[in-house]
Amino acid sequence: MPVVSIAREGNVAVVTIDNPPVNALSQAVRQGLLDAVTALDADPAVVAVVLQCAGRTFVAGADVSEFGKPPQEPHLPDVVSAIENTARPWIAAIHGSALGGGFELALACRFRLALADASVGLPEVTLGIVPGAGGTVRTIRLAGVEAAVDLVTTGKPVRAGRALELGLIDEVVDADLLEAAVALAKDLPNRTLPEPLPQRPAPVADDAFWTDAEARITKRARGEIAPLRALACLRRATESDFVTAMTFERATFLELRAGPQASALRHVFFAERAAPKPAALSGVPALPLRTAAVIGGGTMGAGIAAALRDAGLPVILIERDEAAVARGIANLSDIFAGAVKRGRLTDAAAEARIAGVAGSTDYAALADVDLVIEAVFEDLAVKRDVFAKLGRICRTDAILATNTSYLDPREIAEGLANPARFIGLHFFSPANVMKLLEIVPTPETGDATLASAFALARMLGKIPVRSGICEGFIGNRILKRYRAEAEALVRQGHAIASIDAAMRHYGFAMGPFEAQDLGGLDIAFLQREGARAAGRNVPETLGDTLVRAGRKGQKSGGGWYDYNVGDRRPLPSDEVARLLCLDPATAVEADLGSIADRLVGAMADEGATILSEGIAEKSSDIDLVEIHGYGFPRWRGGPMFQAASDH
Ligand code: 3H9
Repeated sequence: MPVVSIAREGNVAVVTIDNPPVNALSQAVRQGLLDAVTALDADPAVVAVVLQCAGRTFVAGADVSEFGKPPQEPHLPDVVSAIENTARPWIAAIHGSALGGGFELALACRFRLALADASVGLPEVTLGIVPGAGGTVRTIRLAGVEAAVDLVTTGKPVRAGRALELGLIDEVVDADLLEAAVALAKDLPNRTLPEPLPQRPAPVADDAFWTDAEARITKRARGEIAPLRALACLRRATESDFVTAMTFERATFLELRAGPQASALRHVFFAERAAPKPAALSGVPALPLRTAAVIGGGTMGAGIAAALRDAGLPVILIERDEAAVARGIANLSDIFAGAVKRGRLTDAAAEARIAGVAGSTDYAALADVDLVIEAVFEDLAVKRDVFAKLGRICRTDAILATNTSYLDPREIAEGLANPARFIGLHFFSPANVMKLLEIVPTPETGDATLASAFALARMLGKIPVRSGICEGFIGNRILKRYRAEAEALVRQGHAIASIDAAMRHYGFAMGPFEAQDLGGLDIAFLQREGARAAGRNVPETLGDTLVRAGRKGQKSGGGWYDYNVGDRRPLPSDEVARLLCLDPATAVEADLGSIADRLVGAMADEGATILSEGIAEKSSDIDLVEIHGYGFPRWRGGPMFQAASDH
């Protein structure tokens, strides 16, 4: 079966792209489209052409797997231009997503029809590139400057309804898409054809608009270059003629495509798609997950419950007494109220989310749930007690999960009847927002349980990473090493503020010390103290010294830094210098890049050990943990990717 085929509906030709899974524009598809243009232009019986796709979506874009290789002819801009200049008008019939090169293809058509649940967009910046086949130059002519800047520099797709409002498509179709497109094609002789986009004038914007947009995007991008380069393409589209703007866009695309940020972002793109499919699980069916329960309504428990509700699962929230149940429900209400405030949920949707939560103090309510996630205090005896109750009450096929971040899941599961259904599900706070889910099976966890954990991640829109059992699993183990290395730098005379600045400059939102001040130094301190009390040899950290002096972070008025009341800006602290015997006057001079390299190198080194121990299955999983759980800049690809690129 050819990837591009032509059929007839009377005097209308229907061109179908069939290149599973997402109709990406491989060389064969580009050639097939060009051949179709030539063949149909030569056929006097054809009055118009409908372009549609087989399978689950319209064209999802250029074939990302071709990006690492030399470009092969025909190039997409030539295909797009051939369709735009054809003797017959083409109509795009969009279902699923028309993204990147797929949307550029649709922009070459005279009309664009889309199903109501379809979306269109230019996500190129998320791959470290800009549109390379006229996306910026044509979109700005249809949607205007502001909307085009928003679409192209964020890369976020829009639904058909919004696309219609923006002028990106011509019609939203509720009925049969192909039928509607063919009907429009047949009706074309009665309509005035819209002018092809190259002949339309580009809108303009003043200098102030561009300066303001540049400032906004620079702040948001934190070192990522593609959004700014996309902005430059859009500006050029308003200031030059069509052909000059196209040449500028193409040159930018080719330059970025060959660069390190695009390479890193492609690595992440494929890593994210590989993570949910561990080889060992292929073919193992997941158990149905229709109802869930969360034990513990604190910050973590409420966040997990919110994530489950967002995925549409009814949730039972168990707490030890009525007051705690009420606090748990209040925590959940706060989460949904926050989503309403940020415009992510309507009032009605937030109410429905809460209505689907049943608070209870009685474990008997869990007799028929499919999944229970425990998120109580990090104490082995408390957790074991919870699972003993769950083991007695829940169905034998219910999945029982612990959200522990530091305890050994094998010890938590000890004594549980049918341990095959037990698993660790390590969420990151806030659990309804953070994308990472570490999935931690014990040696006794059954394949069906593991497969269900991956299925749950998909339902919740999380990035699942399987982790073996060790202290801190993958993420917190690397975090510990990262913090230790940052402390080593302080001991060697580097200024605390320089280390934080280096990591911000690298692309993190915060440096290691600012992050500890925000989250609180006491949690890790208590954990170390617990280990010391259990007789383990845990060396005293600088953070311990600060906590012992009452400096627990922002919540106690200061940690690694001082803070003025009501102000989160970190101020260098004389008290910290005194407590840690630091002399700011003799601080080591080092460039920010070498500080960051050393800290990222330590993360990669720990990652390599984790990999060699079999705790992580693949190096790209470690990168995903850092990106989705710890704020590692996505456009740097993760510590393992960085280490591999350095050699
Ligand atoms: C571009 O277009 C540049 C142009 O401007 C310029 C050109 C000159 N290529 O995500 P899923 C694979 S840049 C190759 O799980 P979903 C994916 O790896 C491109 N492969 O599906 C996976 O393979 P496997 C701009 C691709 O239903 C399978 O398809 N476009 C591509 O959850 C299923 O993927 C984008 O950035 C691709 N472009 O979501 C769109 N896309 O099964 C990227 C997917 O072997 N794609 N694959 O693991 C998406 O956003 C989603 O795939 C989509 C479907 C929403 C379409």
